[in-house]
Amino acid sequence: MLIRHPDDILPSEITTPRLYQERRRFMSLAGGMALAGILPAGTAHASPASLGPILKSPLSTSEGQTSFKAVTTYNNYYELGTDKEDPAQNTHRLKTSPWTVRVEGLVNKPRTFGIEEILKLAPLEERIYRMRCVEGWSMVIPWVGIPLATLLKLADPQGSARFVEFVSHYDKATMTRGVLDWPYNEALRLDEARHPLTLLAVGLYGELLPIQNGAPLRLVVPWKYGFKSGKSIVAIRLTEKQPVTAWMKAGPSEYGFYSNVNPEVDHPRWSQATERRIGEFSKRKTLMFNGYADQVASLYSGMDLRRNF
Ligand SMILES: Nc1nc2c(c(=O)[nH]1)N[C@H]1C(S)=C(S)[C@@H](COP(=O)(O)O)O[C@H]1N2
Ligand SMILES: [Mo]
Repeated sequence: MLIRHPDDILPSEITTPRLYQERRRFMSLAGGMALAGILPAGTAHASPASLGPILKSPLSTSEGQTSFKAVTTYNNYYELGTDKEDPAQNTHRLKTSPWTVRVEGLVNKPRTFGIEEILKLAPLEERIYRMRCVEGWSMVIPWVGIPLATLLKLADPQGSARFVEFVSHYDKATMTRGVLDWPYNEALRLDEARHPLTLLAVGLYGELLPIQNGAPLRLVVPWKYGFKSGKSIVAIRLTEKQPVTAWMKAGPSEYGFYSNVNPEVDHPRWSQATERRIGEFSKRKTLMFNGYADQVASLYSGMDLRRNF
């Protein structure tokens, strides 16, 4: 994201939602048949573990969804490689089971959660969100997750807590070295973190998160550029001081703390006024706060969004 502009996904690569449904149906069928002893057991492993009942959220957009194929093969996950196609090909470099997340720092109830516990903290919701990468492309993704606010409430933040930092898993033996000061970390103001739109995602398209999308647990903050949504999170830390994030360290003039999607504030090396929705030919106008202004603009009232980019 530091250097490259997006390559576009060829229309021929796009799976239609219909085909996708068929594929899912086939896989759950194959899984069931293997359990019943009709197919050899190995076949069942092709079936991703399912997430059970998922509520539909009123916070979802009704815009057309980006294909499952594009969502899972055109990724930014630098620990698994810096080309868009790399993460999907390097999933063996990350083991997601067992997995724990520490909630720590300025909280009255610090706690380490197993990923299975997080799946049970609240009913899972589907949130279909627009996502806008700082490089100029966008997608519409049906995430599955729970509000981050639910987890924060359990930890009981102390009065002095003002920021929430998210630390991603890093293993230098198997993951990219250089590029950024690892581990990847991101952060939000506490009120942004508690906002109902802020999601802890555990799945997409009704299934467990693919590794390239940040398994087993990632943040999703739809009104900010994609890099604020850290993947494969191992620690959530409440702090008083504003954390310095990996991208701020790498390029302080290019990546600010807020990184709210803003068509009026250019990246120093390119305009942010338009975007390419993956799977579409013509460009779209980028919307203030990625189209979520009604819900989030009040978080920034009185702030100069050019200075606080
Ligand atoms: N740990 C980690 N999280 C990350 C990144 C990364 O390189 N490492 N890339 C970010 C960027 S720039 C974007 S646009 C989104 C992409 O998410 P997706 O591949 O699921 O669409 O993940 C974000 N989270
Ligand atoms: Mo991004």
